[in-house]
Amino acid sequence: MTRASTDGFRLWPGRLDAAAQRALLDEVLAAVERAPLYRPLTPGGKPMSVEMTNLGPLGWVTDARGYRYEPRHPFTGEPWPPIPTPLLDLWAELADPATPPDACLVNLYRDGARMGLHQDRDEADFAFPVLSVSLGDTAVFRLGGAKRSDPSASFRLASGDVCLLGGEARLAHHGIDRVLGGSSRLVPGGGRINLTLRRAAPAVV
Ligand code: MD3
Ligand code: FE
Repeated sequence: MTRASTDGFRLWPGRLDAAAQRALLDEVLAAVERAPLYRPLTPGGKPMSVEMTNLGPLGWVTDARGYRYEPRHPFTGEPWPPIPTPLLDLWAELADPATPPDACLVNLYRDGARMGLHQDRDEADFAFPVLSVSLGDTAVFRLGGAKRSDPSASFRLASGDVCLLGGEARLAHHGIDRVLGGSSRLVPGGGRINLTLRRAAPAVV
């Protein structure tokens, strides 16, 4: 039976308390001063509504040359800043104690930003899960199945929520339908920041 791929989807509501959210946001905002947020272009040349940057050895980028991971910021030419320790610890605890993440995509949703239904397929090994941390305004998250036409389910992701996408859910279609503006006061200027931790390169054997 085809359905929304909720099998490998785990959600920890409020996994980070208010103090942990604030401390993590401060570390991310400090890193973002060195690796500025920007609005990426899709391979078709349209600006995304979400602003992005990355932390870690590799960062996900998109432009006219397509989707890929790169070791440097496309505009500054500098290496991405390191992944904050609390995020590495969270990955080791919830995702994989043996292989650390090598990429952390930072997505900023300001007024009206959304993310259409897509799959994450630019990583070398889909056996590694993706770990997501939400900060700021609550998002309406949609999780479908392996096929775009599979049924989907919708969940709210609030500040401090952590979710893991592994197993069958790893290749599920998903997106952010909308963000509930003003639902949190955490992010200066308003909005939502999502951090996704991934293993983009193959594990070293
Ligand atoms: C389901 N980010 O960066 S996080 C993305 O909230 C992305 O910014 C959304 O989709 C955001 O690619 C959703 C939850 C999430 C992350 C990765 C997934 C769900 C996923 C990978 C596979 C399936
Ligand atoms: Fe995604």
